[in-house]
Amino acid sequence: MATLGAMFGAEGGKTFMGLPEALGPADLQGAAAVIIGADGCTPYPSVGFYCAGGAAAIRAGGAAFAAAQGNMNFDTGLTVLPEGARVLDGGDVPVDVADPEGNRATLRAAVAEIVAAGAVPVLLGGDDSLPIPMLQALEGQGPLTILQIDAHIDWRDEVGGERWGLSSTMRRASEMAHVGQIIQVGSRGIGSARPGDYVDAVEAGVQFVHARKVAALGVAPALALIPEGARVVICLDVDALDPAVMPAVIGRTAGGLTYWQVFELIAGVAAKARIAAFDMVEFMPERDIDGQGALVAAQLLAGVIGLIAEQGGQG
Ligand SMILES: [Mn+2]
Repeated sequence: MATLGAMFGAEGGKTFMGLPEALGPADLQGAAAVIIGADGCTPYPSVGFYCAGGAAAIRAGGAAFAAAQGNMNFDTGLTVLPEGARVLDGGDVPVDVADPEGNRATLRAAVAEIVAAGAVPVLLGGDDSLPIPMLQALEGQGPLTILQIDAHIDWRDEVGGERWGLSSTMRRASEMAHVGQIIQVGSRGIGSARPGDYVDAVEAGVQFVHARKVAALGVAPALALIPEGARVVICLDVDALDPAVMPAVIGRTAGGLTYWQVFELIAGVAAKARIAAFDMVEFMPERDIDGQGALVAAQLLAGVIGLIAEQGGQG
């Protein structure tokens, strides 16, 4: 059973919602979106690939939707997938906890393959170091706007000498020539950010909408920052969601976004701009409770691919 992941040596597996597998580059033609997963990318030695199996857990969370692809999805107001829409699951790309540089190259190659076919990459983690090579592979698709939805700002320059890890994602993004505006929504609590990191982000032009403001005013202030017609990469760390709905994270923090706030951010982008790429990271299966977080992630993902399919891919 070949998959896009198998092009890089992965084993085949069950696809999200029973979507067709991506068998290789030829199959990608005409695809609006292609899902790929990975256990991690650039780990910190202290934690390793602590979100390994996240993509598989989210796929399992969506198993119940497999028979429902023609049904209404009332979250999007559309059928689960528009008639004739081609959305594929490329499986997991193989990664090695001891070879972060190789992992980044593998991820860049897989995402570049998807983008070259005109499809939107939908990356499932795995930890928050995964979006860095995804964003690198979108060079040539710019200028891109990033909407990061996350409890953390991820602006550390390095952690223990590692510059490509999960706490540096948005700082590395800001250094990419094809990345324009960065909007970061959902920061809260006491995270990894040092005051100097936050000052650097603000001085680099990042527009922050902290979780407290979302709680007070809803998502409209954040959506107002998205330029009409922009090409937007949505980077969703599932810890943006309140732990009451999303327990499957390494550090549960009170005061997170609701399901609807996260969904409205994504749907709001789709309504006024184009989704150029999407990632959903930091799902930690060992921390889930009775599969609840996986179900929430799968419902969100089903909506995301429906919205991307409606937009018709990269366009
Ligand atoms: Mn986070």
